[in-house]
Amino acid sequence: MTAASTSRRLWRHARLATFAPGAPWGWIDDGALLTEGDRLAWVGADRDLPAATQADAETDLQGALITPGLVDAHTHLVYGGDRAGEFEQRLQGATYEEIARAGGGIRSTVAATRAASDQSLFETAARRARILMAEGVTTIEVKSGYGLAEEHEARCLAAARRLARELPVDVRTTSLAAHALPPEYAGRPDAYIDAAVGWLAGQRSRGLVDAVDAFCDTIGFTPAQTERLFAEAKRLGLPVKLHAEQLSDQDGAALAARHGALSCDHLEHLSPRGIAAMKASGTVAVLLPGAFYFLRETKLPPVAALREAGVPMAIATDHNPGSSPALSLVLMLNMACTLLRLTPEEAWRGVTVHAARALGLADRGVLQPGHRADFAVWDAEHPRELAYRFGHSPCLQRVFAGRPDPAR
Ligand code: DI6
Ligand code: FE
Repeated sequence: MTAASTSRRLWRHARLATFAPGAPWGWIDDGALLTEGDRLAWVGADRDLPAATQADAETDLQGALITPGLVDAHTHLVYGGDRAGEFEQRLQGATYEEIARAGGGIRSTVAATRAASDQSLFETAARRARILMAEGVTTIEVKSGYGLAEEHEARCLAAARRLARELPVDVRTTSLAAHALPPEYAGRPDAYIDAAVGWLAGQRSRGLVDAVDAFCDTIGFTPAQTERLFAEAKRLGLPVKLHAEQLSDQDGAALAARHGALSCDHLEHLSPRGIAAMKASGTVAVLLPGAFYFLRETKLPPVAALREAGVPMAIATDHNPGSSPALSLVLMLNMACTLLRLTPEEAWRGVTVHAARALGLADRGVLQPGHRADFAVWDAEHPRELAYRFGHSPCLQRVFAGRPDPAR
């Protein structure tokens, strides 16, 4: 073990939102936190810190706020190009169909992704990841889904893996070959799904994939096609998640729940049946206020019913060039409250403990001994301030695996 991995750092006199069970927010007024290597060794009230505590470094935070490192549980961070021109065209009156016929929309992103070099896919994704990280994000889920061919899907997943090797952030990768139908399979969605099913084993054996996702909707893939992909995921021991009930109710959430899905995401059109199925399987509802906002949706996900059923809710950016070019998970806290009517504490649990659960990760999202030492220090007195304000995210310091980022 290297010296760095066993170094002990003590952080004192912080306001702590631990999200541990018990008090609301897991709140500790004058708290302390000891890291040992990449883990939390001690978390509690400053006055309870054992007198014999030794550390290699000690910081007095003078009342600054500490929260767990944020987890962005749903992004499409790897792609070529952008769609700002399309955004402008639409505001000048062009319809989505006209843009699509002219080669725009998701197909333009697929073309730009295929044309991009490995290095440029990595660099553009790294730039986006750093923006998320500057606001306290320490774990990012990254989906493929703009390659839509075996080689290009693999290149996108490999770029996501490289992020975790080269940046101080943890990355979970998700194979989303069933995102859209690529042009070479026009009119042959079943043949495309057969192909995508065939790519999974190779992605798995190359260590490129942690989970499998699909877009189950009228403009995506059918429940039967989704089911075939999930059967292969199960055979390979990969957990599944689903873009479900975003634009219509396909009963996708219940399908995913039958497969023990980690999460169902979007969920604007989720039915009571879907909620019951998710509750029974312990599936997390990942709500995506950025896409809701940018697509100017009017149908809200059934937040009150999810709350009543006790289905855990997570919040993510859904960063992608088409429906959510958002790069601020802190802004999503505000949107989750103003647009979706979550409470500030629900929104915060949605980017910490419940987001970790949506990725099947039990070692983060709560500040408690034994968990990863991933946390963020904020210039705020209480996390509710960060859900309240928008356009300003006062992250003073990010600590990843026990190591503080260099001062900015
Ligand atoms: N749902 C979405 O909102 C995005 N993908 C998905 O499954 C849209 C992706 C794009 O337009 O590029
Ligand atoms: Fe998405």
